[in-house]
Amino acid sequence: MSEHKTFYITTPIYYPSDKLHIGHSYTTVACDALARFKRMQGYDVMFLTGTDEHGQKIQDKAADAGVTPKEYVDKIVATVKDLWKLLDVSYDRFIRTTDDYHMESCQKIFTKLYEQGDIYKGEYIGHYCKPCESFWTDSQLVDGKCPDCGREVYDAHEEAYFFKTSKYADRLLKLYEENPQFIQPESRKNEMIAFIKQGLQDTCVSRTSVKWGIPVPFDPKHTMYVWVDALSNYISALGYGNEKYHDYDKFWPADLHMVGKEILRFHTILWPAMLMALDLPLPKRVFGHGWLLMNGGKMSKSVGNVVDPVILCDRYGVDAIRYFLLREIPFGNDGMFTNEALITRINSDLANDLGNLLSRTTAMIEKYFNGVLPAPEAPEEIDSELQKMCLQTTAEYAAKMDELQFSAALASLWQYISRCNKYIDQTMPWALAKDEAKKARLGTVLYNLAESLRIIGVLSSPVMVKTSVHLFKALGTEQTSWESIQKFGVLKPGTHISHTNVLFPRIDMDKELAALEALN
Ligand code: ME8
Repeated sequence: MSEHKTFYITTPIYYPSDKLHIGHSYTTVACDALARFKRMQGYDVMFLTGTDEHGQKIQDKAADAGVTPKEYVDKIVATVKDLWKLLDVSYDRFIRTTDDYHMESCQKIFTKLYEQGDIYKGEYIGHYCKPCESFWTDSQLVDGKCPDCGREVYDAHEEAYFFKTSKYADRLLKLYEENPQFIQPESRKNEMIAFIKQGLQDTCVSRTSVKWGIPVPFDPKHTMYVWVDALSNYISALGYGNEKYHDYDKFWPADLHMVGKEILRFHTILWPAMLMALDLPLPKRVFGHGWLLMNGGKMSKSVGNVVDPVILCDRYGVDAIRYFLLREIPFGNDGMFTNEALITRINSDLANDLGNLLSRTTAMIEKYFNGVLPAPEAPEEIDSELQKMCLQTTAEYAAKMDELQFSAALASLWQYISRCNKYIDQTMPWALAKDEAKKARLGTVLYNLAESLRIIGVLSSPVMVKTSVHLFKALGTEQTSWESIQKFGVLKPGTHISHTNVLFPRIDMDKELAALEALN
């Protein structure tokens, strides 16, 4: 792997209209796991996240709260940063669309597009959905309501600037055809193609009624449409159109924009069309993941059925939450969030499978070898099999992570953990320990288990940051790099191994569900 390989990954920038919930955490944790995985592989990673702070919705929220929009968002942004800290999110840069350098970039982009004729002045007649910050024509409404969220829209009729999205329809279709990985998952690509084929309209990109926005520099009674402002973050954060940063040449085009499926259209139609107009390279991949659902509906700030990630982390630990989010639902699909499923995963995968493996292995090394890791002798067939599966697991895990199949990557790792537990049952170290003549064999078995745990620690580290540190500490090792797990047998005999406390205590399902109920 070349040291100079870069990887640029972005989350959506979230609306700080309210505290973020477990749905936002889902996207951010997924990006974080991938960023950590690529860093571990030696990539020079830029992991960008941030907040999308303009628009009517925020203006209204601030007015309700009796504060200025900036005061309002400042407060929420602080809670967003706290949340990412709590969730071990290792972002490299945090952009706020109210940052001066970003606004400067947006104004330059808008002006350039206007001067070259890709933005023109016209009149907007249609409907606007505030929660989605989206404009709709008559024919796009479903039963007179917003086709995305089903809520009321209001009539809008005003002078406005338009971006010539329609001009790029053919180039967009060609882009999807020539770059099959551009929109993922595959099924979503067909939705985008259908959307374009039904006739792409130009996009209204300015408002005179919305005051809380970036002014159009050559016509300041207009503010820019929030989506033009927001999408530009992906390049302004690298220094395009401003002097704050100088990373554009190094990191653009993005390797991956990760977004929820409801905003895939902005990222695969409007955004590439804007970039085409600016004559800039296009992102390599846009992945639209599914929704976390609760009681059948999308978890959402405005519906009020959110689950508070702070409470969940407090009760179960951040690693359990990160693991659950990425393991439970195949990335791309919608999935139900339930407390039962969370507790079941903690009990079976974390307390039982991983927790037991660590606790049994370290307890036996302490008991039979005074905590000093024995050296392995020549492997028997069962050992070679175990080692082979270990290396296969590493390869499969890496492939699945690159495909963003987090659940499959973790499933593969947990198959290996189960295999290790079975290896204990098959080799029966407690029986070997009774026979002094089998001491060497006992040492080999325990060595293989400790080395397996080291590799499990490395593979789990992008998802379960704290747990992996705990594992490495118990194993007394600093061999935690990606290179170090490309072969089996790196852990040094003689290393001091410490028996470790329970990683994940078992949870009594009934009691816990009752306690959660009481919290509500
Ligand atoms: O759309 N399940 O911001 P936003 C899964 N500012 N993911 C969810 C989710 C759920 N129930 N709820 C939210 C915006 N998300 C714009 C983005 S980007 C240039 C501008 C995640 O605060 C998911 O990633 O409404 C979704 O796309 C994002 O939060 C929307 O966050």
